[in-house]
Amino acid sequence: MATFDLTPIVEALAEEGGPDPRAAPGAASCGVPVEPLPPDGTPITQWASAASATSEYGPISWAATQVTGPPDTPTWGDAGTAWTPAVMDGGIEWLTVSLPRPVVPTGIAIVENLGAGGVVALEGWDEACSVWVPLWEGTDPSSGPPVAIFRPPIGPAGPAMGRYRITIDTALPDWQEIDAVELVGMPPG
Ligand SMILES: [Ca+2]
Repeated sequence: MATFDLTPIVEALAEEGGPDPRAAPGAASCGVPVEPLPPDGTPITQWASAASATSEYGPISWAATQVTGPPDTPTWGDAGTAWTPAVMDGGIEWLTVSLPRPVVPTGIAIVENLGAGGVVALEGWDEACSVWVPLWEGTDPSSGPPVAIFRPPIGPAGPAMGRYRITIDTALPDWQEIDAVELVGMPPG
């Protein structure tokens, strides 16, 4: 087990309460963002438990699975404990993460440890409709060192979803590496 001091990362994540999960009710619709139903309960926070990507620099170190669990990359810079694409400037890459428990997402924290700023879109998988639902699209302003934690605002995001796809533009300078992904959301029903 690593013995790195991850206190700054953990504290930075704890400060994030996420957007107000309460929102007006709305009708469900396939592939179109909708307002989630008013939550009845407490938001839960989960680290990604599984991950895959369009490419990865290595089969173990730098693989997509390095995104799962809490942050474990102790310092800014290249690290095999983070996902890294196979090619430095390969264009658009997708990183897909799964949660132990589906939620109506209200917040996400993407922990970047090198080449921060490459995230350009976020989608959630609507299992019932078998479509990716757009949750956010824009510019990632995060930068480091010492650590970059990008929290794109998630818009209307019903229903509960257990898979999320992060689109990364690797054309930015340096390698785009992601250490961990945390989801905040309301459990269904
Ligand atoms: Ca990691």
